[in-house]
Amino acid sequence: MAMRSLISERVSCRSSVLGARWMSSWWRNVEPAAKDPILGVTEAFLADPSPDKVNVGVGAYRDDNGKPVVLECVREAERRIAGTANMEYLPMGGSVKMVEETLKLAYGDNSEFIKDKRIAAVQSLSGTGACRLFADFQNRFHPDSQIYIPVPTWSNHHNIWRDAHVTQRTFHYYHPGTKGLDFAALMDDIKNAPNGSFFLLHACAHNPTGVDPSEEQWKEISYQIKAKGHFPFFDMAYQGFASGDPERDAKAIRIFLKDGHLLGLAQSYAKNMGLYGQRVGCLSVLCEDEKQAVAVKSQLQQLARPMYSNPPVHGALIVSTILGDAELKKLWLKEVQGMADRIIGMRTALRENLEKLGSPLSWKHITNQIGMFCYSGLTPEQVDRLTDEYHIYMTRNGRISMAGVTTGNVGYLANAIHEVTKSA
Ligand code: KET
Repeated sequence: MAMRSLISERVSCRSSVLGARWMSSWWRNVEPAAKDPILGVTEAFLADPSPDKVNVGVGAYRDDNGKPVVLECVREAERRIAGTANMEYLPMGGSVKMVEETLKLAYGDNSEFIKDKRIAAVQSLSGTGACRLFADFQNRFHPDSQIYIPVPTWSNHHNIWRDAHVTQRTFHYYHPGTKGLDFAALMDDIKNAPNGSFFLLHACAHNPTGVDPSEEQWKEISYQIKAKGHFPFFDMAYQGFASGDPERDAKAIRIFLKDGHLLGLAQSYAKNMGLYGQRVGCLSVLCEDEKQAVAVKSQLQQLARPMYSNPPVHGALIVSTILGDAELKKLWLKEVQGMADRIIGMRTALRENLEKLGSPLSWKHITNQIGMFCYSGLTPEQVDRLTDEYHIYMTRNGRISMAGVTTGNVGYLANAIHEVTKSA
């Protein structure tokens, strides 16, 4: 008996030494992850003690004093919600009311697709969550499919479809020479992709280039995508930021709907309602009929359940309170226009400042491009100099978030850009 317990003690002692060794090596092969090209810029900005520092990195709207903005319509909605709404779980698909209002913004108030219940839609964790949910859905039901992504694109698109295990291909979009759309190459890529491919399109205010197809070009893109039997997936993170009017910014979607596409769509309230941290958005998939939409929605919910169970309630309440009230919606539309106008004003100011400094380069593209960003053409080395010598923070692809430019910093920014580019 005693002998046996001695042996078992020794064995357990040996196994615990082995166990300890195992445990200490569990994370030994974990290397630090690469910094995120966008959110890493914010981290670096926050760590810089310089009083002159300027953050034109992340796409987040600031007022003319460089301060984050909470819209008046949001403040009012919060007042109305306070003390009245409960904090129960939402259904897996999120707030039905919020989703309904969100679909109207994209598909139109009187959309036949909404009436016919052909849209499978769920509340998502903002635009990122909508893209990711779709990518997972694509992988689950078309595991051998690929996604065609524009060059360039929002850097996180690549991470999203990579982590969803979907093979990525690219298509031409931006022409560095003209600083505009490379339309001919784009159309060729659509034609040359295998029939029935997935295409990721920015619905408006393309990030990072600020270059959108014209209405005529959208029609041709839609025609060709249909002819090839491709599936268009729209990421619409900036509805309202291109023209100042969310209805006008839905133009591309409406063209595709008119042409009879089935499509996928990611919507976000981060930018156009300033609800960045609330993480409220919507993923929708237009289906052939109601039965299919019910099935697709149930599968989207089943993807959500083991990931985050159900989406957060507060942001959804804010959105449904605003969009469900005619007066608050009107105020929202006015405030969206106001944000877009301030950005447009800053484009003019930045260009004028550079021209006044006698810059030998053309800066026309600053005012030609639309939305939140200016794809400046600055090289990674020039961006590094802006950061090192002037404490100006932006992504290394030369993207300037115009939403971070103010009357107070535009002169400083222009001067620094001039200094690093004048001998180029
Ligand atoms: N799509 C695009 C094209 C996009 O630019 C962003 C955010 C998102 C989706 C996601 O936004 P969300 O907050 O998940 O609704 N872009 C800015 C912030 C970021 O990188 O997360 C940016 O480009 O700075």
